[in-house]
Amino acid sequence: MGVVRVLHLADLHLDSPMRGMAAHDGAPQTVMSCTREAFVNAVRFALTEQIDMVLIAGDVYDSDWQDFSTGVFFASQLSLLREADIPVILIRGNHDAASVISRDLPLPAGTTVLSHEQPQTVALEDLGVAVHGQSFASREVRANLASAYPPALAGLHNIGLLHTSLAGHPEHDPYAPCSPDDLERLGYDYWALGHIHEPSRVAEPALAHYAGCVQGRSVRECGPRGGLVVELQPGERPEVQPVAFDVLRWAVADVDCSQLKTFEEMHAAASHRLDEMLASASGRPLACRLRLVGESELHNRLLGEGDRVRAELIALANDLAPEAIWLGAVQVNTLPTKARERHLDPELQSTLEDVLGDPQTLAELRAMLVQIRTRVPEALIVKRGPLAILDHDDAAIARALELASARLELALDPVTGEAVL
Ligand SMILES: [Mn+2]
Repeated sequence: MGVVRVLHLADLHLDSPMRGMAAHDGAPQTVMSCTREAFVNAVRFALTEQIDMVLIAGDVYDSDWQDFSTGVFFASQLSLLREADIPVILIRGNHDAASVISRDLPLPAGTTVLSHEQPQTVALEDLGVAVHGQSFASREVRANLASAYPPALAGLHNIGLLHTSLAGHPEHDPYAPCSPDDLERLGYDYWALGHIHEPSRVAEPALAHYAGCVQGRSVRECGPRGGLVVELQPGERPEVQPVAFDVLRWAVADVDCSQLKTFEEMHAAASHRLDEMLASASGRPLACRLRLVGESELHNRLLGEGDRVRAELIALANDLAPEAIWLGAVQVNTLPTKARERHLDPELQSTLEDVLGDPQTLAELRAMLVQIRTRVPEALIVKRGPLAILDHDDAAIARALELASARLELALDPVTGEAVL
């Protein structure tokens, strides 16, 4: 049993529709094909680095195929690995569970899709590796799959392949739940996990990693994405190294406006942040979002002239790196400075201050709005509409009120209290 190098991938989400991107003019060309291109990078890496085995921990596909081209693409990449005698073992996750994918294509020899009916073990004697895993039969697997996995086989490197949320994750559905102890108990050398798209090390004392998605697909999936090279050595803990395969990098950056006095200064600060993000993307096209933050003298102007601010920053980004940067959104999240003079009607002002200064009043306001929402017919509630604020915490509601008061100030004449717009 010598040294074995495994490429651990997960969550390819091939041909994911990248919702919301296609609607934007100027979105990078590579957006629609980036999940495929990232997987091509992973396969090319396995070939040039002479990786011994490739594991994929679920969600190869984003959903049922639109047509057969998704399957043909995936199979053709696996054929390159087959030609180089690199075995591939994969499981299905919630997005490509057996019951979700209705179309089918035979995969090349050398690729094994583990059973969705019970845990399956593939022992590759020549490599000295045993891989244990089970595919998702349906989208919602609530059972603890790991609890039925077999114990480690003696004399081999043992790897567990599992699509799981472990004990739970705020942004992911609770599928195939299990505890770090469940993993540790089986005595495997490494757990190759999928489902959580953020690459991360988990589950001490067992050695378990999420590879993360191979390509970020939205501003919620920022930073480098790719896979993990796991080096197994007899009698030692495996070494795990991340490798980036993404072809488009997502990023969000805050621009602190608290010390800024003019729009020119704000442009310079934004330009500096964009430069930093470009540098961190190592030559890849960048899809990004800027958030203007801080207590700022510019606050009212930034809010009042939001459309112009956005357009100027998009033009600035385009000029900074033509074709290489896509500024998808600019959020004005600044706050008014505390010291400034207020121009609101005193009664309205004191009502707002009452609510903002007293958690009890804020909680009562929330309760009242929740009451109102229960009386609105379901069909009239707009997803992400104004009432969606109720799903957030009190701090978010307080912030929304701050913003509302700033907008009121812009919209009302300070002397007469009449609308000026
Ligand atoms: Mn996934």
